[in-house]
Amino acid sequence: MREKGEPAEAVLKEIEARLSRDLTFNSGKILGSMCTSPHELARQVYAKFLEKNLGDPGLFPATAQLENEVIQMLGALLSHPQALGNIVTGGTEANVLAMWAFKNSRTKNGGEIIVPVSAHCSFDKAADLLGFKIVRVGLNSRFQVDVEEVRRAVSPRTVALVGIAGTTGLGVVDPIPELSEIAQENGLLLHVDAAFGGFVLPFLKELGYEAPEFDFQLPGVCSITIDPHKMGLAPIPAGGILFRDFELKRKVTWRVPYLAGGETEQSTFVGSRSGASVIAVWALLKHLGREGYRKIVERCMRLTWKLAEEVRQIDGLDIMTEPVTNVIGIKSESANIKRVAEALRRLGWAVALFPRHIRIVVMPHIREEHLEKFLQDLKRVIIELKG
Ligand code: 0PR
Repeated sequence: MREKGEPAEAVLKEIEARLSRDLTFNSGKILGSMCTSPHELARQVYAKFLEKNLGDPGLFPATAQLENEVIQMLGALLSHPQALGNIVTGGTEANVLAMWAFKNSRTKNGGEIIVPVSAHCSFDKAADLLGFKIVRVGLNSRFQVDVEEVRRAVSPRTVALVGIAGTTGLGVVDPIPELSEIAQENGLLLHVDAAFGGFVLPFLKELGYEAPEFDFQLPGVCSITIDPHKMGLAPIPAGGILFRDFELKRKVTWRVPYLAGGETEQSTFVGSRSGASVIAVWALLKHLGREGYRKIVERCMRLTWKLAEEVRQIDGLDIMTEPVTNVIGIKSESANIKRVAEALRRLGWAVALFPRHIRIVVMPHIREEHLEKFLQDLKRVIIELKG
């Protein structure tokens, strides 16, 4: 920092110039992200309420009330309007909070959690923080967790199971009904990570797609992660953690007596936290309604299937598995997939690279013409890499 400041206008100009190197969602070039360009209403609302701090809810009781309503609306979306929880910084914090509540409710010295190999790295962070040992379980031919392997992995040290509804790599859904049964039979806790799928799966049935069960309707499900800043179109940071009942949430609740707004409780990892995020999510749920989100999911799913069919036609390429949500994994017999991703990046496309595939997430910012251009480039890249 210099001694003398610069005029705001000069600073803004420098920022514009410096940040022009960043990719933008509107360009249609970001194909591998699970985030998107925030909805216009959410942008307005977010910018307007930047001073709201839900770490001190006594100062902002009306904002805190909106958070309760958001949790109730998300609970209803997940078949349990009485669910309790918070809007948090993202799926990572949500998953850590679930594991933290599980730890405090069952054990003081760790134990084991059974986690699919397809799980997001936030479970590794949680296990490291909380002293859990992760027991990793493999996948079946549809890249869902292998239920028989889960059964065999259960031991007297097991505390909890994790299932994923919309996996990071391929967007598929683990057999949550079976996991729910295993959890109940063995007295285990079950967390469902629907960070991505939470805003997609509830609409699939009405749209005529296969719609796997994953939510609180299944009696073994104790907690669910659902992120507004992914398919909910909300600005970052906005993740969601929902607990089935008060007993679990209580395990991650701390009294904070000395705040300006008066004594309160905090049930999040962070203290000071964005009220603007919460108000933006509230605005979107009110404005879009189920119908609005269903239309968004409809478009994303239609483009997903179209892309999947087109990729299958390309010589040397195939999809990893049929899409369940708006995620496609592309693999190649003829070309090294890392080289494919690098060549695409040189042409401006940002896809996500996994060990055996590239991931395309057909988010709301992606339009048909973007995918047409992408397919042209993809075909070119495959031919070049073959030759
Ligand atoms: N659970 C699942 C199933 C996820 O896929 C992710 C992140 C998380 C939890 C953690 O969410 P937060 O990142 O909100 O803490 N999935 C994305 C991924 O790894 C995150 C992401 C988003 C990555 C945008 C890149 C990107 O551009 O792909």
